[in-house]
Amino acid sequence: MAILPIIRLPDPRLRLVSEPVARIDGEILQLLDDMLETMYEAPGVGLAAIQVAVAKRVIVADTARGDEPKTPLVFVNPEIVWASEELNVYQEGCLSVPEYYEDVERPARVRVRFLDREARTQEIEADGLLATVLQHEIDHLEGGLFIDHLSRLKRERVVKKFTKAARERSAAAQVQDRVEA
Ligand code: GNR
Ligand code: NI
Repeated sequence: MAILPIIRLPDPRLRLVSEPVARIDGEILQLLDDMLETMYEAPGVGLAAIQVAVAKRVIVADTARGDEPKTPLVFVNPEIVWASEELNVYQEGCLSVPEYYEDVERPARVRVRFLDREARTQEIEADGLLATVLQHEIDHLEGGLFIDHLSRLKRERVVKKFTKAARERSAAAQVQDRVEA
């Protein structure tokens, strides 16, 4: 098991379209375990592989509350096969856009088809927070981010803020490298 670094906005890898998993082998099982550990440690309620810089169609989720037992869920090659007409608004956040939260409207219920750890095809019908998280994660597999659902003004503002923060971190790292050299 390993905690993997989570990439952040404006890392261009977040915009990649992830590749389907052809075979669930030991490497994929290890990735699923590492992603769960990384999600719990963050902590978050979902994680897509591209957030740990792996462009594969793999997501994990656990929407159990802190006082409830863990319910780790893993989804390989997930697809939304049905979405309700009814919509729901949730305040969303993203581990790749830390400490920024905004309301997003999405279908209230979805049916998702996926492969489990044993490569069996499964379907799950989700509502509430899990429905939102599954849609948020499946967006990541297409290079999407929840900020894409906001107004252009809000999105541009947050991209600018994270671009500036990344620039400042890289400048500080260069100073650090200089004093250590
Ligand atoms: O931890 C997370 N919380 C969250 C809250 C509302 C809607 C979606 C999410 S997913 C997010 C973790 C994450 O970035 N997954 O990609
Ligand atoms: Ni996210």
